[in-house]
Amino acid sequence: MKIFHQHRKMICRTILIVALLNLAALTFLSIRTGIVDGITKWALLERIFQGTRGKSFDSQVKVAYGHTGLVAEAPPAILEPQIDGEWTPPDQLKFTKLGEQLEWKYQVKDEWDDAIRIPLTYQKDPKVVGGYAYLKYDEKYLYCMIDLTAARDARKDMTAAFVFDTRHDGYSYGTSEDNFDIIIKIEDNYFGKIYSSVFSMQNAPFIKEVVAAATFGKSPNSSENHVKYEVGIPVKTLTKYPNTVEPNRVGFRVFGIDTYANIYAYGPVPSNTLSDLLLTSTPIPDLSYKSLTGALAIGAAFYAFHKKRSRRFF
Ligand SMILES: [Ca+2]
Ligand SMILES: [Ca+2]
Repeated sequence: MKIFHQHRKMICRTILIVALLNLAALTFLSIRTGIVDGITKWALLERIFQGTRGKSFDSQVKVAYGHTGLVAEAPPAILEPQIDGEWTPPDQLKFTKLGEQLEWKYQVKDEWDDAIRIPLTYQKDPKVVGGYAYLKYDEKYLYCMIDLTAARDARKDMTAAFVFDTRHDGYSYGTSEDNFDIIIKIEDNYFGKIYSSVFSMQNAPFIKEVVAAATFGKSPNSSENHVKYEVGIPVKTLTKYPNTVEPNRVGFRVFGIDTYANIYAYGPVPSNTLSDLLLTSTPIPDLSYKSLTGALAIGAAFYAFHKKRSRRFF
């Protein structure tokens, strides 16, 4: 007890600080958790600390033959993109059903701000990044922007492509109906307007309902003109032959081809192995803005409170 009395001031102060920090953390999280049903605090906490935005990462998942365990997490969309091959101005876009429910929806200021961004690396030298793929989804489509910064001109036969193993039970070309590709090919570049076609070499389900557009120009990733593709793949294409163990996880690869010597891909080498695509339930908030103002507000409140209390009790 003597020790307690000697250090009472310090102990009380420590308890107060810990309590306040907890309160601040909970308030901070509840701002986020209050917004969407089904999002656990833990999931948000994980996302905040992993900083998955713009990143892909190695995950300890049990992988099927032909898979690597490399995982790209696609979040649910807040803004519904317009498949026109461009970064469409946000005032021309509408919110998805989920987006409408979110208090912080107006902080998503860019068509692909709410998507995961994964680097497309040069297959002969993985240190070279030739562009980025952005991924997000809603109840209708898996959306993708392939910003191929390395492709500095737009020529016939340039392609962007996806490979899927939707059952996630192993991939080998042409061996099973759940193993398929979706290819977007540039057919013509006529006075700056790019005409493209969509097809599959392996009978992708609902291939006729895949929407795609390509353009040539600048983007947030490069001020040099380059090729961009925007694609909407129907969700039912990915769920016709589903992964029964984990329906939101499929085998996946995305790539853009500049020339056939220059392939930029997300996914392992050799190309008959696939990474994973995981459709997550957590939207990506604009952390850069939220976390800064949140931290400042919490810091200011803590300082004011502590100063006031310290005069009275300590
Ligand atoms: Ca667009
Ligand atoms: Ca398969």
